[in-house]
Amino acid sequence: MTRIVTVGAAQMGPIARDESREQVVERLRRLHAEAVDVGCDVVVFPELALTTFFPRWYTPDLDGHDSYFETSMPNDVVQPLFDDAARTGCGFCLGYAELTSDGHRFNTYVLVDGTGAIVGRYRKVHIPGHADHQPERPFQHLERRYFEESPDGFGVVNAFGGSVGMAICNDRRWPETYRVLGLLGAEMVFIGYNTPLYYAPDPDQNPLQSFHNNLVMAAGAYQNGMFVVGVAKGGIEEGVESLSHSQIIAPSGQVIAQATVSGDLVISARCDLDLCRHYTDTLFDFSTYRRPEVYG
Ligand code: CDT
Repeated sequence: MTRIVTVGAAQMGPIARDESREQVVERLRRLHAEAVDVGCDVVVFPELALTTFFPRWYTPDLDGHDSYFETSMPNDVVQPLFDDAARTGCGFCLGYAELTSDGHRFNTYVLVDGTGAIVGRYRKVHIPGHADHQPERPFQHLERRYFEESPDGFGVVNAFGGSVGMAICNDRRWPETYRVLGLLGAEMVFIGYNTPLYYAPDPDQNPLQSFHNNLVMAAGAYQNGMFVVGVAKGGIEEGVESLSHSQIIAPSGQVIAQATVSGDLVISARCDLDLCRHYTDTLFDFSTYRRPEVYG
């Protein structure tokens, strides 16, 4: 029996600061409907897909951006998207800012299956940027002010007929992300991102953003025998340009679908999850060839 999962990457263009949640959810619902039209079993939205990327602005008080956070999921505004999943059988992975009932702030992904039920939650492990105001920068990257590092780490869930892992943006640059998920048996990893093209600490990296994006996700896919779905919120948002170039990568490391323009659009691929075994049973048979005892 083959295990085909048709996965969509729902790339988004900018979300304006004054765009309401209702307006954004309408955009997400249109993208979800597009994914349903092309036969997707699941569609992946970007990191922080309900709001503008607010960590680019400093507020003197830590709670100054709390209006961008969700205190429950689903909530009344997002519920129609969950209803769409239940009605169509197409699940989704949604990134948002989470404020927990005991006051913790996380950069979070939820995985929703084709019945509209939340089957997985992931909180971002690697939090980039800075925690202090740095007015000399053209814009801030204050994720370390507004989000805590997840204490939970990575995990996989059985969904859509396979083993699915999640990671968020900066996580994709770290080999540990894929290796931990690979060791857990992930066959498909969903990764949303907001990646500004301008990197203040070392602008020499600016023209390499797209190259690095593909480099890390393709290497992670190949070295761990998994599909990787990388989904951007790109374009010029509130004056800051971010990378688009969403892509779906096979365990071979090959890009099998890629966005060629920025803005809201769905790319998709039929993924045969058994292809993972071609790699994890051969070159990357961890139990035979991996040497953790000599790695330190
Ligand atoms: N959202 C996110 O994690 N963005 C980071 C930007 C790093 S520069 C401070 C990324 O790795 O793409």
